[in-house]
Amino acid sequence: MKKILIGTHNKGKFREIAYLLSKKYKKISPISLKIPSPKETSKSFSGNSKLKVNFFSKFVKYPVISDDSGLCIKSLNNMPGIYSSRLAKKHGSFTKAMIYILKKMKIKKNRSATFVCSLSYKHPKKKIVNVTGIIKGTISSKIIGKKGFGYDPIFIPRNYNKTFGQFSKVRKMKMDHRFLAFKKLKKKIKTL
Ligand code: ITT
Repeated sequence: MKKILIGTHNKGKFREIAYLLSKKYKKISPISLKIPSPKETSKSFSGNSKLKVNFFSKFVKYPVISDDSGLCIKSLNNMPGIYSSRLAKKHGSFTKAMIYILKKMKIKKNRSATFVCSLSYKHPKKKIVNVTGIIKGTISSKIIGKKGFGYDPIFIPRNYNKTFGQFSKVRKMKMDHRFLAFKKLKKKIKTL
């Protein structure tokens, strides 16, 4: 069976990318191979996404797919953005980071936000293929929903009246920023 390394230590992301990939692949996690995470030194999603796929490719001889993603809130100058994961670490949990965000949003009129996913694929000895998926929405007034992961309970996708935390896992995986990025990637790499 063909192997692919899903280069992420985030279990929520791993589940979503594994779901999107063809059944033909045996999906390998860097956790099972005891591969650490690289330092995210870039100032952009695409920079960090490429940096991750390059890093993980050094450990295996088969294709690697990596994602750098995050929540960008318009009235907070697109924060936490590339610092989405680091904000949760700084506050001790996603719940605490979401409480912090909701507090900051109390005085804001504009609640527009986007979830961004920069997805990179690397086949050994070939160049990186990088694409971006974006889903628009708004920030809810409360933390609602127990499904999904990360910031899902405060993001309401456009044209819906519930948060990603209230969507079934499968429904969310078929519409989110990662899905939209994957759709673009699949057009370029048909075997995925
Ligand atoms: P890896 O670098 O190992 O992939 P990470 O969690 O550090 O794991 P990022 O640096 O890309 O990943 O950080 C993205 C953050 O944004 C992360 O904390 C996620 O929980 C959050 N995030 C990304 N996509 C999300 C989604 O679909 N739903 C909820 N939160 C999401």
